[in-house]
Amino acid sequence: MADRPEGSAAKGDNRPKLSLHVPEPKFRPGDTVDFSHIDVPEAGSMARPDETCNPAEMRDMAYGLVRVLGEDDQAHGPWDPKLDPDTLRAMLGHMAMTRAFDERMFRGQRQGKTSFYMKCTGEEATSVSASMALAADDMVFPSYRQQGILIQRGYPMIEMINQIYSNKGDKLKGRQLPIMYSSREHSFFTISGNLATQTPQAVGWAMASAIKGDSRIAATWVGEGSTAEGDFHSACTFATVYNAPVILNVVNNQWAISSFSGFAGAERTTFAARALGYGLAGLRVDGNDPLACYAAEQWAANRARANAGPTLIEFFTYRAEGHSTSDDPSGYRSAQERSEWPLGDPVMRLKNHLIAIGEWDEERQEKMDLEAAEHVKKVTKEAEANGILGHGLHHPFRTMFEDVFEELPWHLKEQSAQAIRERETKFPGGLDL
Ligand SMILES: Cc1ncc(C[n+]2csc(CCOP(=O)(O)OP(=O)(O)O)c2C)c(N)n1
Ligand SMILES: [Mg+2]
Repeated sequence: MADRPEGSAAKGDNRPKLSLHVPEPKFRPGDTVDFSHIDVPEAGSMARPDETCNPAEMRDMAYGLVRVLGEDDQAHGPWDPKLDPDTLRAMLGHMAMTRAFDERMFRGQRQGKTSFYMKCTGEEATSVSASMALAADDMVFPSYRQQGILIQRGYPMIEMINQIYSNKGDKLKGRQLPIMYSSREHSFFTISGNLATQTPQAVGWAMASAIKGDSRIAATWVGEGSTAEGDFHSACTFATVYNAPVILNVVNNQWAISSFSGFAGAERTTFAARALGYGLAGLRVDGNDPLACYAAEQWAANRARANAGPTLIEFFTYRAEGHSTSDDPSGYRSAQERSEWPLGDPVMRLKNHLIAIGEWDEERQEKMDLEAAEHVKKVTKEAEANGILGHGLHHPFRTMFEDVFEELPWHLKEQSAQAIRERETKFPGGLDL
C-alpha cells in the first residue's frame, strides 16, 4: 500500500496537517534585547474624545497609546491633565515613598523578617497617579501590586508593615499572605491571591452603588496575565450589560511570573482592544507616563460618574523587577530588557518634567528620597516592636478559629482543642496559645 502523502492529516485525506502555535517570548536570558518593534507614538498625538462618547468611536485609543510627557519632558496634547505644581510634587512624593517602601520591605524579606514581598518598581504611576484621579471614597479592588494606592490614600504605613510581618499588630491576624492588605476605612477591598476575583467583585459593587442611587464608583486593577481568567470576562460582560459605574484597569507589565504576555493573548492584539468586543470604552495608555495615567483614569471616572458607562484601561508598562521575593527572573528573561524598555521610568519622567517646568531641582529630589527612606526606616522600627517573622510575637494560636462564626460550632471547638493540645505537646510552655 502506498504511503500517506506527506503533509496530509490522515489516510486518504490530502488536507494539510494542522499545527498549533505555542507563544515564545522574544528574548531569553543572555539574548540581546531589541524593542524596536514597539510602536511609541509621539506624546500628545492621540485625540481625546468626550467622556460620554460611543465606544465604537474609540478604536484608535484601544490600539494606540495615550501619552502626555514627551522626550522634551514637557506635557503635550489634549490629554494633558494640567495639574498644578503642588499636585505634581505630591504625586512624585507618593511614588518616591512607594519605591522607598518597596526597597525596605524587599530587604526585610531577605533578612528573614517576613516570608514574602512583592515590589511594583516601574509601575508606580499605574497605582499612584490613577488613584489620585479618583475620589478618596471611590471603592478600589486592587491586585497585590497596588501598594501605591494605600500610600496615596494615607493608609498608616505601620499597618502595612504589621501585616507584612504578620505580627501582633496585624489587624488581619496573620490570616492573609503578607501584602494582601484590607482597609474598609480607605475604601480598599481585601486583596485576594485568587487572580481576577476582584474584577467581578468591583463590577458587582459598582452595580450595587448604582442600584442604591449612591455617587461612588468602583475601580479594579488586574494584571495582563490574569485577564486570561474567566472571571475577567464575566466582569466585562456584567459591566457592559448593566452600564456599571466601574473602571477596569489592566496593568500590562508584560510578565505573569515567568509567563510572558503572549500567553494571555498579547501576540494577537492589545489588552485595551478587548473592550471593543464587549462594547466598553477602551483606552491604551503609556503606563510609565504619570500624567497620562492620571488623565486616563480621570476620563474614565468622569464617564462612570456621568452614567455614560464603564471603561477598560490598559496601562502598558514593564515589570522592572522579579515577580516576588520568591522569583528569580534571570532564569527566564534577558536582563537587558529593563534598560532597553523604551518608555523609561515613571519616577524619573515626572521628576524631569517638574525640573523642566522650573518647579523642582536635583537637591529637592535628593532630599525627598532621603526623607522617604528615613520615614520608612522609622516606621519599620516601630512595627518591629510588634514582632517579626519567627519571633513569636504574633496573634495567639487559638485566634485562628475566631471571627468566622458568631458562635463556634461543636466540630471546630473540637478541632481547636485538639490543635492546642498538639501544640502544647510539641512546644511545652513555649508558644503563645
Ligand atoms: C487563579 C490563580 N491562578 C494562578 C495563580 C498563581 N499566580 C499568582 S500571581 C501570577 C501571575 C499573574 O500575572 P499578572 O496577572 O500579569 O500580574 P502581575 O504579577 O504581572 O502583576 C500567577 C500565575 C493564582 N494566584 N491564582
Ligand atoms: Mg503581568
